[in-house]
Amino acid sequence: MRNQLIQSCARVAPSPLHSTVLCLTAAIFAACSAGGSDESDAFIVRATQWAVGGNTKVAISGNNIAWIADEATTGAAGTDLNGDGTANDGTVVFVDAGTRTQANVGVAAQDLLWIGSELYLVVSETIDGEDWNLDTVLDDTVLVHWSQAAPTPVFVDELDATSTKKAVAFGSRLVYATADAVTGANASSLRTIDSAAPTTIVTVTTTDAVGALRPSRLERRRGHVGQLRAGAARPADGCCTVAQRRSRAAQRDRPDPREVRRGC
Ligand SMILES: [Ca+2]
Ligand SMILES: [Ca+2]
Ligand SMILES: [Ca+2]
Repeated sequence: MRNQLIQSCARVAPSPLHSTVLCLTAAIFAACSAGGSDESDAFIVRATQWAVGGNTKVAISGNNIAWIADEATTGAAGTDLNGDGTANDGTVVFVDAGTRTQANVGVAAQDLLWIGSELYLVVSETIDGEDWNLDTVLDDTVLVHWSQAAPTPVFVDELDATSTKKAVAFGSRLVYATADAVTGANASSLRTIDSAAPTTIVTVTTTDAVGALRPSRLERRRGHVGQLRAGAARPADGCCTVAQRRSRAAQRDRPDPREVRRGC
């Protein structure tokens, strides 16, 4: 199902798509209503020029709204928004709900995250058709920065393609795992960027005196953003240490208590 963004403010039964539409409508109204009261139940509906898919990701930070527009259903015959010659991408676009400014960021992305007013995109070079890290091949997954104040998208870093979650927002920081090789004591592949310096990469160090660590899982949960494990190839059972592997092996060797009760 394809819809123009902010199609209607009619009261509807909750669904992922409708929740998104209502959220955006309310956000825009809060900034655009002439009377300036956020307590009114009236809505001002404003459409954008880009179509979206029913499951598109929308990222909101204050008045900043960014989402992945659908090229194929934007315009009568589709619209190539990222300039790669094809009109079949999901390309990032932007609206400032305060000024009603609309902008085509012009980069096809798989994910997008706001850190304050700084927008970060997870980009597949293959899909976007751009060699962002200038290694002459279009096979990398990269982090790209954009903001309304600095509207030319810029390459930040190459992302760890093996990580299911490529980046997470954590307070004023973006956290991600770099694809760069990491070695040595206290090293890790974890990187952070603070919104105060939106393209400055900060390396996360560890207390591990043996070897470099990299995240086995990158997510925001209960005040933590990742679990680090040794940089060597992960064993098939997912353990990190010899002691953990022995513990899991012992657990596997124990008889199933349900089977014991049944006398098997
Ligand atoms: Ca395109
Ligand atoms: Ca493409
Ligand atoms: Ca490349």
